[in-house]
Amino acid sequence: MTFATPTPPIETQPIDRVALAALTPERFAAQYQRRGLPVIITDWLQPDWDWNLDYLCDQLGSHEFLLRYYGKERYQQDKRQWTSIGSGVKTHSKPFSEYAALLRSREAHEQDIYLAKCSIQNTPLAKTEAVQTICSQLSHLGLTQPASSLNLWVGPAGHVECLHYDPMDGTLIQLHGSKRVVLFPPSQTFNLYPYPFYAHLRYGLRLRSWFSRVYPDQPDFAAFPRLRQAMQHRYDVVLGPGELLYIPAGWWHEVTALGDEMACSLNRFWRVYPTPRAVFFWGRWRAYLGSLCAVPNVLVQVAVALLSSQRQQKIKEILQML
Ligand SMILES: O=C(O)CCC(=O)C(=O)O
Repeated sequence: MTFATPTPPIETQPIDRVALAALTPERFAAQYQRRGLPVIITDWLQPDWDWNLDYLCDQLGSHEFLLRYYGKERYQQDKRQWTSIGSGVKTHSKPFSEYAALLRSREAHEQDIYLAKCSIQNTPLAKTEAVQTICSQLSHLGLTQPASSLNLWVGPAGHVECLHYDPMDGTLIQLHGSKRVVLFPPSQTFNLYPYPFYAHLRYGLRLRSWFSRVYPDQPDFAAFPRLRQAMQHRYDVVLGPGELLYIPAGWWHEVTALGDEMACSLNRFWRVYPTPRAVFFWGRWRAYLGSLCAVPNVLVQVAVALLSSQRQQKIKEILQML
């Protein structure tokens, strides 16, 4: 694919970076949560913790996870040609130790294989002191109404989780390696060319209307002229080990694992507070409308899975996609 216009100078604006100890639930709510503003909060890791591959293998070795096989060609393609995205891409279930071997041999880097958004709820990791501490630190911040369990993200350096927003508030905690996050506020949704919500009628939940069709690092202004406006509102941050990024509902984010090795993070989604921020956020209703359009397609997939000889595996894949 060729891009018509070279990358313009990007106006980056700062996002607050605050130590966890400097925040109270009241201060977090008043300065960031109520206003729906992102913030980086530091000091989440104890000095002797390292969430490297050896540690993860000790905790998760034989536990099975669904891996996303993105494939190395994906980001060379025009996103308008994509027929799957995020958890809608091809998946395979493997024990963590086998995935670790793919990371060590760099096959995961070459084929862009990602362990994305996998719940740790029923794994030994959930019971560790490290995770218990993280959970109590989150509640000290006033985050007490989770909308998901804690999810693990482990992937090769260089992997890009492409530009999308979530209909809930999110907290992304970096545990090993670093990630660059490009952010745009919800006001830029129209200028970021999301897939239309009715695309779900054809693609079910394989494609998602809360993903963007643009590449923020290779902007094609001829095809997406309004992207020029969005670029004026772009924020770039680097999240290092022990840092948490609070991503309020509707904030667009593209996440790239930096370095040469692998990156590991935990995230959790939260009910949007205060409620009017959720009710008056059009992107949330747009996402629900998209999901509603996906229902007939998902029902057909379930029927096909039930008739298949690999019924259990296929149903697991559909549940993971949901
Ligand atoms: O870490 C990643 O690759 C993506 C994380 C993400 O999209 C999120 O926390 O909402």
